[in-house]
Amino acid sequence: MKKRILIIGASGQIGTELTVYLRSKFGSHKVIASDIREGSEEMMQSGPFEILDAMDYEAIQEVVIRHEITDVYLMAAMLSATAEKFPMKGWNLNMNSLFHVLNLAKDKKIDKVFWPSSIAVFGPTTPKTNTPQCTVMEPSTVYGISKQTGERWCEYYHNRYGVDVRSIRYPGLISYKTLPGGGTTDYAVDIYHKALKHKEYVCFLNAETTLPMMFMDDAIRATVGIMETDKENIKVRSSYNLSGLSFNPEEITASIQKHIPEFKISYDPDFRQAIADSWPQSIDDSEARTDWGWEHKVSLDEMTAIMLDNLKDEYL
Ligand code: AKB
Repeated sequence: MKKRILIIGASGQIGTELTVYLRSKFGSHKVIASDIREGSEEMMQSGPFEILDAMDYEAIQEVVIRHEITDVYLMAAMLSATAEKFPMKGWNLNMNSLFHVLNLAKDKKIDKVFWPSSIAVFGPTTPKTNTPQCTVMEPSTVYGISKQTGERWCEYYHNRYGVDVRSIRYPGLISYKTLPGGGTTDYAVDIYHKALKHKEYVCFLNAETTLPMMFMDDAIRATVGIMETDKENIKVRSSYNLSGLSFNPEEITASIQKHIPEFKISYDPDFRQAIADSWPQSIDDSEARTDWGWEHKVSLDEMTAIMLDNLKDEYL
């Protein structure tokens, strides 16, 4: 098989686990991990690694040609909370990196692109529950604006130049292997660490803030699933809605208390509350299910058991 994969942003929350998964699926030497900084020892030793700035077109092109890359997963991005602090930096990183990769595909230097979108494409005027694939989208964050714009460009490059770009709208992602950085949904990872360490957690969102979430294993399966499905199955070339779980801080607390009864949560909402309030509570992902067979597996209680079990040794 000719396939050779480049992951840009391999050291991030999704990139780290995606690298491990793709290397085990396709063989280590076929998956080139890259990031702006050196990766973990495990990542550097388990296969090829390149230092690569997602904003540097020439450097990406050089790596693509040297390694004869066919598929690019562009995972470098600035998330919602950080992008509110550095709007222009967030916009530049999220947009320029996408154009670089789309242009490489347009010029036939690569065959296929994965680009992550997010539930942040939706805004305060979007229907909040069971948010449909096609609906009102008026994002109110820099991150959301960059993702919605990116979706339009993905569809445009597909329609105009035949670029094979595939994308999903990630909900908040939860993993015990890597920490998220700069997102609004990050509390749902931090809460497990604090529950084990301090038996209490001060949450930056209020008790009733229901958001779409997903366990990382499901997200990785979805990511590779959409990339590996036949081209004809992909009917949406902007980005697919993707759903797994929906819960609020009170509900995740109740799930943790089944294992740690003394665990307590208190609330001190900050600027991230307004971001969360602008996003949907649950997502209708029937098009992803119909078109390329997406199915989520992990429930909230299953995720809690896995998270606590895998993190407990860190806090003994
Ligand atoms: C964030 O909170 O910014 C991200 C996202 C929902 O895309 N996790």
